[in-house]
Amino acid sequence: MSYQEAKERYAALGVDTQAAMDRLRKAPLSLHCWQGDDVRGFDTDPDKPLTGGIQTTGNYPGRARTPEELMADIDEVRRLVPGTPKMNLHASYAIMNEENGGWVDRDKLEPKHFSAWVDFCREHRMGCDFNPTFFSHPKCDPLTLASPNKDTRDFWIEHGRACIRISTYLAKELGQPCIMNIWTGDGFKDIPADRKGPRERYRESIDAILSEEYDFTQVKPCIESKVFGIGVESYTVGSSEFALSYAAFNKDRCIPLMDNGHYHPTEVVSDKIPALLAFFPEIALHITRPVRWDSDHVVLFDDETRELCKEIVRCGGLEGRVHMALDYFDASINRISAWATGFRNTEKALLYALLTPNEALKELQDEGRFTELMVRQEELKTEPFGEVWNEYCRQCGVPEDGTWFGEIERYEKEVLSARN
Ligand code: RNT
Ligand code: ZN
Repeated sequence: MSYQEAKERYAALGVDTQAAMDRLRKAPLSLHCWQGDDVRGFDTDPDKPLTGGIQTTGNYPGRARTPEELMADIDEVRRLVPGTPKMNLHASYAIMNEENGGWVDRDKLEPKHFSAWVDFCREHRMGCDFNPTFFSHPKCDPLTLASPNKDTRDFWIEHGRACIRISTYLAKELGQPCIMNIWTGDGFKDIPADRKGPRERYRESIDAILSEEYDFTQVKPCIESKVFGIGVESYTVGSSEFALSYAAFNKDRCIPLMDNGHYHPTEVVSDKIPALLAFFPEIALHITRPVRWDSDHVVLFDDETRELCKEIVRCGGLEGRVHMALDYFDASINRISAWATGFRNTEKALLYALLTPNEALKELQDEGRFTELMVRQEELKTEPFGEVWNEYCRQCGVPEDGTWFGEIERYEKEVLSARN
């Protein structure tokens, strides 16, 4: 079947395929820099362990070791993914060298440490999101913003405030709002004796960070919740109730962020999106794939990713209400392929959602015609979606399915294999 025929089939269902592709092409999707080097960053010893309850597994050769290598790899990913990628950096990816004054600790970071990233984003017409890095650092005691030690908290508050200033700089330089996500792995392995204290301290620390001045239309701090992490199985300070309550009581200065790896296995973020959008004007997402736990596997074109994307589309998420970011890190396979596969699958699921006759289906629901609703929804699954997807890739000037793996192999052979 040709794209033309597919277009006509969708038109018969009341779906305009070109309008769907145009809508998707305008929506930014944040590409996380940390898939390229297994979340190591450049500001501390790259061989230090990853802390904060997150973990990469695998030792596939070719990880990026320098800013130049990471940028080259991101460049390569960009050639393979359709849509509008936006960069997503962690503070630990600061570029510190002799020209800009050498190494500083995280509480002293400045916009200048990200100017090379700004040049990179500008060259590729990308906006940039940002994240303070509250993990993998000697000043985790092991807690950060919720620590009982004032010195520790103050250090991390200063880090958070520095990150707001950097986010303001990124938004200004690149002319796009910067989503700045606050996540800490603060928590306990075993049953705590005080659950309220750390949460009160966390709340006060976030208050202190957000007291730094910023324009909320340009810098959007997020609070990301979590259920548990490796080594912090019994208690997480920034639980779902904590993060949502914080965001709800501070609606004028931050937004909630849901990571779909951060819930119990039968909970689904697809259902939480419309629940939050009934109250919050904007929310943010980390899109990942949890396999039994927050394992951060590469995003697939699977049932829950499709359902998640349907809710984003139906709730006006593409028009600014939902800020979408990828968040996974697989070190067991080719990292460029991991990046590109997850990005392409998220775009694919969004396009699939845009090709769903959502209005007509909603009408069936509202009229109580549930038998027909089921039949129609099932039949949609075998419509010629792949033809439209390939057309979208063509229009975006990137390879269609079935044609890009050779490029992964070439890059691995010519670039990645030289790194070991
Ligand atoms: C960890 C959180 C967090 C991190 C990144 C690196 O469980 O999902 O968002 O993955 O900040
Ligand atoms: Zn996350």
